[in-house]
Amino acid sequence: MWNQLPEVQAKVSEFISRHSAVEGRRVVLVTSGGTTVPLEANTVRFVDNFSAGTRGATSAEYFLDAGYAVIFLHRQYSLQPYSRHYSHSKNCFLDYMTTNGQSGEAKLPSPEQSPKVHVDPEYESAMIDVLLKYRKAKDQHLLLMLDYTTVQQYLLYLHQICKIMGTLLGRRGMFYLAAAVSDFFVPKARMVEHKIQSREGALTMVLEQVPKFLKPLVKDWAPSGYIVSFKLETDPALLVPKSQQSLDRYGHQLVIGNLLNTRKWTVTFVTRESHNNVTLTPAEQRDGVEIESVIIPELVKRHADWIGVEKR
Ligand code: 9Z3
Repeated sequence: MWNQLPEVQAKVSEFISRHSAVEGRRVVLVTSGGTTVPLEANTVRFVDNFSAGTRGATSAEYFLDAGYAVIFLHRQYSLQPYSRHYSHSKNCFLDYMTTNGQSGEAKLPSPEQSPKVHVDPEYESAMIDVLLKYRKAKDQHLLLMLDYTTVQQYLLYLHQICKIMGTLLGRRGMFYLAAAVSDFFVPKARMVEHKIQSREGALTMVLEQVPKFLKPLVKDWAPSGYIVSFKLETDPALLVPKSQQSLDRYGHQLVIGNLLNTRKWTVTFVTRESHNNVTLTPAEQRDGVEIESVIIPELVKRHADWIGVEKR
């Protein structure tokens, strides 16, 4: 973890320097996926959570559409922008291909016929859209992907990225913290080195609270950035009060509240002044509209207002 830090710092510095030199270019850090909590130093077992990284990967695409450069800090092997359309779908990626250039394979060619691989025409038009956007992001160096696994690694990288963005970008930087961060962890000093043995029967472990990183992020690491955190709850009654509590405690700009079971079609924007729901209609849900296509344009506007305040 520590030995990868210089490489991460170098990549982030290069990326931010490149984009801060472009007039008007805004940069967003999108965090995504779930952090793990190792129980042993030589880790056999760890505590994990449900997040697949859908929110983060989808949001990153809409930020790129809006002209942002994106640092995508994601859990290793979780969903990624663009490849998400094919990687974790019910289809195997090979189902998108044919050897005869037509949908379905009536007759399989033999290897001696030197068959070629084609995209199945059924999927071609959707795939070309994704491919062109992916190529543009790559060719124009608009997307920097960094991965983490443990909560410790996540916090270490988050700290470094925020400091570099905070120093070089000021108000042009946005922080979109969608990763599902564990509240509890096993500190190194109390972690056993080897695999926990079962011979002692039931296992009792005490997990410590993960340090509250939003406070230093807002106060010290990136004080001029536009900071959006997510609040996940399962009890609807807690969503707005807990989001407001977070704003009161840390003083950042926006909390987006979401409930585990409805997060794909409804979220609540909470500021110190107000809270309002953003909800997809049943027809939009049926048509496969992604709620991030509504969230991101709204944030782009709010970020522009935030930058405008500085100029006035
Ligand atoms: C979220 O609430 C995200 O929207 C989800 C996305 C994890 C629900 P999926 O990956 O799910 O699309 O399946 N993130 C939770 C953010 C969180 O852990 N917040 C912490 C806090 O409020 C740290 S900022 O204390």
